[in-house]
Amino acid sequence: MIANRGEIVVRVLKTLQEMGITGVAVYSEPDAKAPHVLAADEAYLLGPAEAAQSYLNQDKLIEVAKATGCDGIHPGYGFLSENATFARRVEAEGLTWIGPPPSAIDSMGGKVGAREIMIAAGVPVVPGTDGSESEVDALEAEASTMKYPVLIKASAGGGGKGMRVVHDPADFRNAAEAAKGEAKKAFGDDTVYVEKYIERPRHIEFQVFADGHGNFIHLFERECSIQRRHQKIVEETPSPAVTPEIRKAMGDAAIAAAKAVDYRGAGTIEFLLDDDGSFYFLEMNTRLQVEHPVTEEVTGLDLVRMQIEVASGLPIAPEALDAVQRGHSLECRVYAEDPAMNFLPMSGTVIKVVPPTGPGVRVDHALRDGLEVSVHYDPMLAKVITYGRDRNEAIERMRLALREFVVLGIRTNLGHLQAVLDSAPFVAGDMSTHFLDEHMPGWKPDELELTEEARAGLMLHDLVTVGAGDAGGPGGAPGLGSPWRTLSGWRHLSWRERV
Ligand code: MV4
Repeated sequence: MIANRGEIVVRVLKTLQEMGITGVAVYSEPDAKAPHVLAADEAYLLGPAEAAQSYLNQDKLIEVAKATGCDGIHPGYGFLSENATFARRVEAEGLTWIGPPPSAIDSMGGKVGAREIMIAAGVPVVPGTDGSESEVDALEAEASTMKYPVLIKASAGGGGKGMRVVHDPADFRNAAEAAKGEAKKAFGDDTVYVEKYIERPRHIEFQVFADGHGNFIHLFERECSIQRRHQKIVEETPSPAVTPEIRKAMGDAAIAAAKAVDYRGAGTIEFLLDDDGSFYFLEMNTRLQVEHPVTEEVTGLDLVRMQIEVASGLPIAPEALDAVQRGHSLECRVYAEDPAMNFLPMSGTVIKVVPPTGPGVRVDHALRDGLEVSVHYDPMLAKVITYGRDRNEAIERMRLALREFVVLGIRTNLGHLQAVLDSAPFVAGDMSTHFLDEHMPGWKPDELELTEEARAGLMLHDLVTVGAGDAGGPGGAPGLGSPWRTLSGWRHLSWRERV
């Protein structure tokens, strides 16, 4: 059973079906006709749309898994994938948890605890406080011994929540109070700690794998520096900045990190890479990541198959123990967001979807014509992955794939992704976590100048295809607020008519 929804379920089902293992999907009411349900051998209703009553409903998930005689549960990513309590319940019920030991989830869940473990394991961490003190006065005293700027971070945090950069010691107290308040509100835990702020890092993560037979390996790095509000949008492997020497050192550190928590299964060690080649442990993700396909493309491995084999007690396969990097792979995440409206999450009907195809093009998605996209769940619609002999070929294939990707009826960030792929700093491989702020601040899609004929054609199309009532605009007037994607000049544009 895959305790998740969307593209990752479709992805896991593919491998299960290849392995001759029956795949059980679960769904919430609005997902009753979703592709991940239609793709499964069996599918069971969990409950209403709200995640707490469906994809996070541990009792219901366990009940379905047992009632259907499942051998194990794959959590995907997000939802309960890093919930040690759920992992323990799965194992207590005699089911196989296709993920890391619950103890590893626990020890990597708190950033302060994770830092301590890494320091003990000799893994480089960012210079900072040891987390024993979390009161503002004590923290301020510790920070006064550090070189500013410093970064205040929430121990229970992740993904950038509860972080405050402090450039001037005079601002430390207010920033610490604010970070503690935000952490308390977001995580119910106001523990914060202080690190030296790395000003222009790259986000480099290493895929690690461990089995119960003493094998601890890494499957190389992924560069994930291009993020928008801590949401990754473009990932790639290999990283243009990782030299063989850096790869060796970071790979060794990643394996040491996995050994330090006696890891099992697939995991990711996140690092910050500074421009002088020094690197620092950031956090460990105890799940299979969204961006795992780029690693699959350059190693030729199936990471989901490896997860299932290791969870079944098998050793990591020889071809994985001897994996080598070959070629280059990029991933672009397609989101139901409107870049013209500051990436506002979109809901609506996917009128028509035509994923790109071609040599070196892979699209992981759970889309179909007529699919209702709701704001209940994560807005990621698809991942476009390309493979090339080298970075340029992977980029060329991605540019073509993004041009060809047709998603009608709901606005997406495809135009934004095209702009990233066309930008000189990206092509030069010159990335840091500030990429979008530095190179594309306030980017908006080109608005299409509509001729009268084009406008008439579009409205006619809206009327015919979407129907006056469903145009998505207030009152249903055709064209009012109805998103229309035009491939004029092969660029994804936005068209909006305010009558
Ligand atoms: C940092 C940092 C600079 N210096 N820590 C962002 C969320 C969490 N993963 C940790 N993050 C950062 N920690 C120090 N000492 C910069 C970031 C950061 C970041 C890291 C990776 C990818 C994107 C990022 C975007 C903003 C900040």
